[in-house]
Formats: sequence, structure tokens, C-alpha cells
Amino acid sequence: MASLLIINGPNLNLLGTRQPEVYGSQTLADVEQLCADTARTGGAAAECFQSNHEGEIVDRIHAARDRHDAIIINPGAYSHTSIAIRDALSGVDIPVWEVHISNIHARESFRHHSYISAIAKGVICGCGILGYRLAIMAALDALEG
Ligand code: CA2
Repeated sequence: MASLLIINGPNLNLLGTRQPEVYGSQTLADVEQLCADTARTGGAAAECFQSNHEGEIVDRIHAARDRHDAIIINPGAYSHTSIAIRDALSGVDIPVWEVHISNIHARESFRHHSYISAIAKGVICGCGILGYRLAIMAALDALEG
């Protein structure tokens, strides 16, 4: 059975509490349930992890080696700053799909560039939390192919 690692970065634990006009009204628990349900429907398992700390995210990516077949990551604001997370993802040789709930290209210019996108198999943004489901479907399709 394929095993997917779902990583959510800083402040995504606040989903559903503020800024519903940007991020919707569903919580991180809702996102994680959506991911688990989508993976199960596709015959896979999903393990979810959220951290507000760059080094913890790097450590979790390292620990994914030989444990997970794909990584779905919303790096939050670290998308726009973190060479460390990009290097960790490159270093474990596991295919990556990047998700953003909002359309980062329609927001402030500092959100337009992501260090992760160039090493991701696919990038989904602006589809709300549906983006996680789409990324999981894309990952499972690629793993089956
Ligand atoms: O659109 C996305 O998913 C982002 O990755 C979300 C990040 C942001 O820094 C990226 O540019 C785009 C921020 C997540 C913060 O989420 C909050 C949710 C509710 C209340 C406050 C923050």
C-alpha cells in the first residue's frame, strides 16, 4: 500500500480561526481528514504532520526516507524563504507535490516565488483545501503509472 506524507508548515494550525476570506473556514483537522479519506479511497495511507518550525520540518522530511512514497507539502510562508526545506526535499529523493490554499500569484509579490516549486512534480494553488485532494490524486496516479 502506498504511503503518503502530508506536511503543513507554519501557521496552518490556525486554519478556520481567522482570515476565512483567504483560507476558508475549515480547520487543519478538516484538511487532515480530507487527506486521510482521499488516500484511503485511492487505496493508500496518509500520515499528516504540521509544524511551525523549519528544522522540525527538515527533520520530518529526512525521516520520510524509506517510509513514504510521496510527499504532499504546503510549506506555508517557508515556501518563499526556505532553501533548507527545498534541500531536504531534494535530498530524500521522494516525489513532491506542493499545495497552496490561496492563489499565491494573485497576492503580494513576495508570495509569487516559491523555492519548492522547481523541485516539485506538481504545484496546485488557489483551489482551497480541495488542492490537497487534487495533489493526492496526482501523486497516486503517478505512483501507479
Ligand atoms: O495559500 C497557502 O496555502 C499559503 O501557503 C498559506 C501561508 C502563506 O504564507 C503562503 O504565502 C500561502 C500562510 C498560512 C497561514 O494560515 C493562516 C490561517 C488562518 C489564520 C492565519 C493564518
